[in-house]
Amino acid sequence: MPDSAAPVTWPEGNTPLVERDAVREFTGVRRLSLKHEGMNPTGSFKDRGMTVAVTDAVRCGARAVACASTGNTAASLAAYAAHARIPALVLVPRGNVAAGKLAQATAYGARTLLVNGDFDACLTLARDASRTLGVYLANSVNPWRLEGQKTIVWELLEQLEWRPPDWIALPAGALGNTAAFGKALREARALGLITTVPRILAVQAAGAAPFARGFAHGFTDRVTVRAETVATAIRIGDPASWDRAVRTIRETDGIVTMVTDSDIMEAKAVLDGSGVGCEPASAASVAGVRALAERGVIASDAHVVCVLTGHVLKDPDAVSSYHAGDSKRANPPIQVEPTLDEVERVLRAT
Ligand code: AN7
Repeated sequence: MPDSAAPVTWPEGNTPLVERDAVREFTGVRRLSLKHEGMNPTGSFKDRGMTVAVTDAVRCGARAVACASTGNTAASLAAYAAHARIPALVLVPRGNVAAGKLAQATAYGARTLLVNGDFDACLTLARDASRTLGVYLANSVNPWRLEGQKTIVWELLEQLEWRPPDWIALPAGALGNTAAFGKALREARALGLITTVPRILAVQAAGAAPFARGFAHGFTDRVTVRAETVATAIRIGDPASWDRAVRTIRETDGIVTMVTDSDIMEAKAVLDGSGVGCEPASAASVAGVRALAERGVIASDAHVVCVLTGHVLKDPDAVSSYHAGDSKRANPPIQVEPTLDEVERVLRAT
């Protein structure tokens, strides 16, 4: 057994903050930076919370850990549970998990349940199982997860030498990160690390936008929808961290917006084509910034940090179908005979 006082760490974090002219030109925002959380050990920001949650599970003497997931939480939990040598059970919506994430969960040794239902059904089931069967629940309703995810904000502020940007944009699904970002900013201000607070821009996919709909009505009601989007990571209709995320938006004078799947895939093509790369959900942050810059809500000289939540290799099928079709920025692979003529023909057409 691992020493119960020792953190279960990969380690994670210390992700780069990068700038790319192609992305700045695409959004029309001249001072845009990308915080690439896909550079974490399992390829998403989930590792930052999972180190804390699995450390707590070990401390509690949990016999097993479980989660519902659209994929990344499952991949992360599987890796950290393997490290801690405790069994993991992951519940994912059958047919709606990106190939890379499913591969990771099974490769790292989690018992992977393909549930005939959506993410919201998986979460209900995972909560029931945790209550009844006594397994440790590692979803972001677990407060330790959000404690870990606060480090995304602290780390990017540190990278900017504690000069906060005007905006931090992120994709929003279950709203754990939106909640964590608000708490991180609240605490950073209370500690005197910053004196101004960036505005949070939470971006949802139009087919999975309960929080954006709630925002449009001043959050008078809690909204749920039946979710559908190409960005399977954020295909969530009943976000668990609603109340805490509302607090974030209110405290930061934030905005919640939605973008279409085709906006998401175009932003992704630009990010991918800049050499940075990310999974579809992550590109929603950049698509959202572009839309608000077009409307004049985000100034062209504003300093904006977009959080890229997951790695390009998470969802190879999204890449192939975009580039196989007649998409605006399609770059389909070309089949050739093994002759120099054919190579030359391709080079001339480039
Ligand atoms: C790449 O893995 O919900 O709003 O079960 O994987 O904090 O939920 C993933 C969410 C954004 C949304 N980007 O964050 C899961 C899961 C990526 C994600 C989100 C997720 P939250």
